[in-house]
Amino acid sequence: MRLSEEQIGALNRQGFLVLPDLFSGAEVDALRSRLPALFADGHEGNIVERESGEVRTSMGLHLRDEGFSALTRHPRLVEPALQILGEPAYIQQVKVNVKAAFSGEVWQWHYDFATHHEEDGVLRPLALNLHVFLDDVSEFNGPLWFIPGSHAVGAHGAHLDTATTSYPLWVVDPPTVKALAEKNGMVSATGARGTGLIFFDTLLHGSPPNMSPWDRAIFSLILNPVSNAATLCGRPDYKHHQDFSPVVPLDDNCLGVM
Ligand SMILES: O=C(O)CCC(=O)C(=O)O
Repeated sequence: MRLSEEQIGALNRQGFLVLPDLFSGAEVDALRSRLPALFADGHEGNIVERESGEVRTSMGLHLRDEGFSALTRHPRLVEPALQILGEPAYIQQVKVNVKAAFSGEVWQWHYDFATHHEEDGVLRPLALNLHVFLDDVSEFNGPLWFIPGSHAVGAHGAHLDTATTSYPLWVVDPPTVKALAEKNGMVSATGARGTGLIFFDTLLHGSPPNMSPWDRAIFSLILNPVSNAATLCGRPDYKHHQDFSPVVPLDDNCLGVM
């Protein structure tokens, strides 16, 4: 699958691109049905919310489950990523961010490169974050919020927040967010299950808590050029995989459902 010139232009302008109907309802159902067993398997890559103890994020999924292994190499994700990057890329991180009904907690304002650089020694902000919505994502159940065009600023100042949630994150301070949001506005990334999303490593984003009665699970795959691989290995493998071999896309029917 290839992106059009128009889609590439929008991605470059906004820092993100929404791809409605990227996966079918049947494909999403098949993937989603795998989650309860994964969340209950006691793997250290399951990180729970501070307050409720519900799974917040479940990591390293391509090494734990054959359905998510196939999704991680799916041509509808990998081919556009390789088109954008123009060079071979490795699987840096694979997870489902859960944000359970009533209890899913905030993701603070941040951009991914701050963590990739500070924790993993990644030198350039080239990694792409590729999402697939495993639930309908609405204004109510904790969608991602983006500041369009904020990727163009490059690296913002960031500091490590280990207090706000159970997941340590390099976050951006409120004055920086305010200045950028006043200039560029804000967008929430909503869509039906099966929607895809691509965004850049320096795009400022976060997401509010989920007070709604609806779960909001989103699959996230981060691909990083092999030429830009991590130079540090202080974090567990499920947070930044150390296998830097190039990802090869599978067939379009690799999930085994249409
Ligand atoms: O899932 C979310 O709401 C946000 C997750 C996020 O920002 C991230 O994984 O970097």
